[in-house]
Amino acid sequence: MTVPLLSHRRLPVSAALIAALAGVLAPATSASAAPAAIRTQAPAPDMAGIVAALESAMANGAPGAMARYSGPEGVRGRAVGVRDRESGAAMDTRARFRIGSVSKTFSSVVLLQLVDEGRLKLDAPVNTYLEGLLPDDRITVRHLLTHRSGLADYTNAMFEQTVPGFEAVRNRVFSYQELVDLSLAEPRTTEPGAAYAYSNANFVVVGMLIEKLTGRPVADAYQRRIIKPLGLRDTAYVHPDTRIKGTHVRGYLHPDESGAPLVDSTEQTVSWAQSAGAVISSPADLNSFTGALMRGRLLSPQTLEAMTTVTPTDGTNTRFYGLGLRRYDLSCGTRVYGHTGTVQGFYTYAFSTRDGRRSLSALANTSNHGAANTALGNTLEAAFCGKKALPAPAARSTAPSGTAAHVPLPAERDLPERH
Ligand code: HEL
Repeated sequence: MTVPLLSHRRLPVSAALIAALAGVLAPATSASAAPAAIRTQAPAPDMAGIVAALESAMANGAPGAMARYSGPEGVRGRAVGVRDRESGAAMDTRARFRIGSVSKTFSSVVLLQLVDEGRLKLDAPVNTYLEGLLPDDRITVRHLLTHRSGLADYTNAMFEQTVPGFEAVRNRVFSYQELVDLSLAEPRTTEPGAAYAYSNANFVVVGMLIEKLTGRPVADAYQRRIIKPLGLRDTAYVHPDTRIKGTHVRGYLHPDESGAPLVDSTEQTVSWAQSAGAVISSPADLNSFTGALMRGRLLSPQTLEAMTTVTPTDGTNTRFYGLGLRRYDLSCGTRVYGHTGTVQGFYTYAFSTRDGRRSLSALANTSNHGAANTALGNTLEAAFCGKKALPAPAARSTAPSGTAAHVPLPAERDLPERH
């Protein structure tokens, strides 16, 4: 080992329904299982398709968007619109931005390295390491990493009103314990292990485990175990400092009120998320990270296998979750692994193929506007599935010219939007 259509996370009442739809009791599928349609040769990325997806994100309310593809064909970046509405600076594929929950994959890697080092067991109760923290000894480390602990997501209430919720925490510094207390003040959403129910609280506890086991702040662990070994020059865990250093993208949050002006949300502590979402990175670094992870540079074969062993997150049979890692099954049969992120003003995708040879990261500098996120998600199809065949003649008469036959799924769902 080298040491260094719908998540429904916001609707706990529907967790049982979703679990049933998703066939939660079905065995987890392993990354090594044969895909339904095995491609012998990877298609070249459809860069025009990527640009179309970025432009569609802009047409759906993002001031700018960008994507970077890295693969055997080389590295290709595309950017549209602006990274700063005030200065008019163009979107730039070298710029840094907030990656939101893609941070969960960083946290998961650190924790799994500790498993590799024999310092932690995936199926041990969390309370073994953090005595008395959780009110149920049955909640295991694996339950945290798979979003199956039942710990409520305190951010649902926190951001029920988007802009007031954000402004109330923008400069606030929480302790991990305060965030756990917010979660525990709410009823738990599922029995431990019973169902997938996405919650930021899980990865707050992951951060606590990292700090307890290493005796150091999580920032040190990311730095020593991931950022330095991979030479990620634009990546940092930034908390509680509110700024993004260097050339960066400014983020613009959509208020709930339709037509209200965008709120510049660039500067914030992200203390409400910390190890669940406070990493800053760049497209090049994200591709290096997901690619290296999939190529086995960060974890032993055993823990990487555990990380990529997934269960469905919805009833589409195309979206899955492993250990701090999503798997999306694309229309061409290609499976990609990585994570999505939503933090005020920034939508992110960071995914790689299982062999780590092809990676794609994409960013739109807005949020609370799901249509922009869905549009951005189409970069994945274009990058990994290549050019789409034209629709069959019968379909062609009704579809606009050039429309792909594949109907994309909506982006991971955030809190309900009111506009
Ligand atoms: S939400 C998700 C995404 N994850 C989760 C996490 C992350 N981000 C958050 O929990 C942010 C919540 C507030 C975001 C805010 C906005 O759009 O900026 N929305 C509101 O305030 C709505 N009222 C599951 C989508 C993920 O893809 O994993 O990142």
